[in-house]
Parts: sequence; C-alpha cells; structure tokens
Amino acid sequence: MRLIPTARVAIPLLAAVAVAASLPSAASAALTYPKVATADYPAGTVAKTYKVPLTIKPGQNLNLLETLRQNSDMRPSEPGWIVGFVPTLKLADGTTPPVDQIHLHHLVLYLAGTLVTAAGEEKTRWISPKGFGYRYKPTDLFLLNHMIHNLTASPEKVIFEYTLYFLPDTAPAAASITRVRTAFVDVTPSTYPVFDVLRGSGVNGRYTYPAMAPASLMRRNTVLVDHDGSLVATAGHLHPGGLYTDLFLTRGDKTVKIFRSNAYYYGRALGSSWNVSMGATSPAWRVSVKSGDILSVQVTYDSSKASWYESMGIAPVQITDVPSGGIDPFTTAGYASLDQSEVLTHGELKENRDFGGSKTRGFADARKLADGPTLAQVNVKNFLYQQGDLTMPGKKGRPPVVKQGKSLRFLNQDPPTEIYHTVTPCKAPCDRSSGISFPLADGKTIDSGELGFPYSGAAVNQAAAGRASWSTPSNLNPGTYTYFCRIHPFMRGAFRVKAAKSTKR
Ligand SMILES: [Cu+2]
Repeated sequence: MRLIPTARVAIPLLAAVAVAASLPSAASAALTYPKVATADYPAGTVAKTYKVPLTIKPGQNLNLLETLRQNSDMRPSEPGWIVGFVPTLKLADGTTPPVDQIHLHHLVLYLAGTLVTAAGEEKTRWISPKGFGYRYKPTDLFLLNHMIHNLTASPEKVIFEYTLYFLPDTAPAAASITRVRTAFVDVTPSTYPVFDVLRGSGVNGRYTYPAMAPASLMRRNTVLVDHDGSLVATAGHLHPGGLYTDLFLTRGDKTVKIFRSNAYYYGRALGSSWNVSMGATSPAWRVSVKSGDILSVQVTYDSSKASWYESMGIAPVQITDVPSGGIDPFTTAGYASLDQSEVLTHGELKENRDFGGSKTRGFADARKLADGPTLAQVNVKNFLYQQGDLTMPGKKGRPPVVKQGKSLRFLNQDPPTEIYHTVTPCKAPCDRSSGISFPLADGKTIDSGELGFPYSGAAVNQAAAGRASWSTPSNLNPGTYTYFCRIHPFMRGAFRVKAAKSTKR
C-alpha cells in the first residue's frame, strides 16, 4: 500500500456528494442498532491484556510516540497472529476515567513499520474475520502513537490497556491463517489527519469531506492497491457530529461504493458525543481487488447544529497479501451479492455516558454582568482567561469590552509547547456543566485554533496552530460573546462588543 500523488486519479467525487445529500440522516437511521459483532476465533487463540503506563501532563494535548519494549508486559513475547483487539484507557488505580477528564483523542499501533489498528475515544474494537490475522514477531518494532487530552489541570498517570486476541504459532490453526495488512484510507493523509466542519457548510445540513472541500484539498483521500488481493473487513472512524464514512473502490473509469459505516450514537445528544459505535462489515463481506485499483473515502458530518473542529474521516481496510476470494464489485451480479449489512464494533461504554449540559453554579451568565475594562488583549494563563473568565468572581470575571470595529487578541501564556488553549465560540450563556457533548462549538464566530507550538523534535504532526495568539474578527456586531476552550472545556469566557458611540450595551 502506498499513498498516490493527487494528480494521478480522477474519482467522480460529485457522484459521491449526490449520494451523500440524497440519503436520510444516519442519526435517524441509527435508531435501529445493528447487532454487536461476535467473535469466532480460531482454536488456540488466547486473550491477553498488555499495559503501557503513560504520564499525561496537566492540560496535555500532544501527539506522541511510545515504543512497546520487547520482553515486557507491553506486548506478546512469542510469534503468532493478532486476530482481535480491544483498547481501554485506565487510571493508575484501575478505574476508567470519564472522557471529560481524560480523553483518548487517538491511538495507533504500528507493527514493523505498518499500521495495524487505530482507535479514538469511541474505543473501537475489532475482530478479524476467521482465518485472517496480522503477522506478529516479538522482534518487530512495535510503536504506540497516542494523543491523550488531559482535560484537567493536574498531571495524570494513565495506563493504556489493550487486550490482544492472539494465535501463537504453536497452535495448529496458525498454519492456515492468511496474512492481512491495514490499508489506511483517510480523508486527509497525515500523522495528524484532521479538517474542520463549519456550521452551515455543505448541503442541507450535511457536509461531505473532501468532496465539498476546496479543490486544493480534494483527491488526497486515495490509496493505491499495489497487488491482487481481497478486502476482508472495514469500519469507519469519525468524530462527534459525524454521520458516516463511505468507502469507494475505483477500477479504470468505474467507481463503486463498497461500504457505508454509519455512526450509531447512544443516549441523549444523538450525533454530538463520543457515546458512539461504528458499523463494521459482517464476516460475509469480501471484495476481490486487483493491482491498480484505488480505494477512497468520504466522510459526512451534520453541519446544521455546530462546528466540529479537527474532525476525522478514516476507513481502515483489512487487505490480504494474496487473493482470498470475494465478489467482483464491477459486475452487476457481484455487486448485488456484496453483503453491506453492518455489525457494531462494540456496545455502549459506561465512561461515555457523561454528556454534560446540566445546570451548575460554576459559571456566570456573562450577559448579566457589568462591563469589564476596555482591552486589546486577554492573556490565557493557569487555565484561566485572565479577564472575563466565567469562573472568576468580581471584577476579573466581567467581560472585557472591545469597541465595534476593533478586535480582541488572546495570548496563550501557559507553556506553549505543552498546554494548548482555544477560544471557541459557544452559544451564550455557555454556563452548563462540561461533558462529552457540552459545550458545543455553536457560537456566532469562528475558532482560534489551538494556541501553541509543536514541541521541539516532534516526530509526528501536532495539533498546535504554530502561534500563541489569535484575534477576534473586527466585524462583530455589538453583543456579549461567550466561548470555551475545546481542549479544556471547563475553561469558559466572554467578551463584549460595544458600538463605538453607545454607552449602553
Ligand atoms: Cu485550554
């Protein structure tokens, strides 16, 4: 598998958009949940849990690499096949942290230089279809790439715990396993592959990326198949606000959609939380591919209610090294026989139930506060907006005033390579409790980006914007604007735009 340069493929993206815009929302479709995938592992498969201790600095939101050391309890010590994977994240005391305190942005396992699996806060599990597995040797370089937000202001020791379903070479069934690798089909290939969904973008409240993105961003979402083989499994990955990923296969001038992975949200706040499972392929799904075929993905978000910053859209696909059957999707009969039904990657997880959005006394309603001082700059330090923070009592809590036509600058004064902050608009009063679906980026203006810089020597791309400051647009109408930090949602603030000649707000 390798990524191909943009100019070489022409994929009928408009066709994908038309499909995306014409179908009903997945949030409504998702009221009928598929069954959770059941395991059918080869005889001799053993389940073992491995632990990788990590220290997460206060407020940290870094994209890091960790080597899983040989001969440690971080990884298996014998050769064999990885046939299933279940990730969890725990505190040192063995409990699972709520996602509004420790948030697993993503983890990616690389084995001998190639990606095996990835998961985000939804903690996707996977089970290889029976007879397929990832080759594992105890001497392979085994890397964990992780990005874990510490949403609190204190350091946390956490343990990445993952259970591998492992078929050792000593088991007779190991001799008949067919090797698979992961084709990482991503809407925007990068070691930090994200894009923004802005509220109101797209068509009818749906934004499909990259099909609806500016032309400069299109056609980056392709992976060339470089050998004949079979696709045996896939499941999408997306973020809150995401509805589904669509996986396409192109051969010559023909493109077919071979799987839609829907997001199935649980509880209230459907469509805007991490309380979600993805639809994965059933064991019957299998597609024959030829060298020269092209895989591509589109992801669709709900853009009607909020903006979704730093979103993802990935459709990792298991592809065999050698042809192992499957339908030919470019024949009518073959396509019709492709089983595109879904099974859930996992059921609802308890730690994802803390939605937030409850009444709380912790935050002021800035609309009711008197004017603060007229300022050109607000410093962000010690996890506080130094003027107009909704948690600060007295004069410090009053919203700073900016004259209409001027802008207000925000400057991150916390260690800028370690602690990133944002100024993300949320609808006033933005004073409810923090959780996985509150606050939402549903305010009137745009977002600051993550104010901060990559740490020196970073081996993978970082979320930091590469600047410590941001200025509000100078064309805001008079009014009180509330915002939060989407890295640390307990951080809330406000500022007030006043007409130049008016003495009232
Ligand atoms: Cu912050």
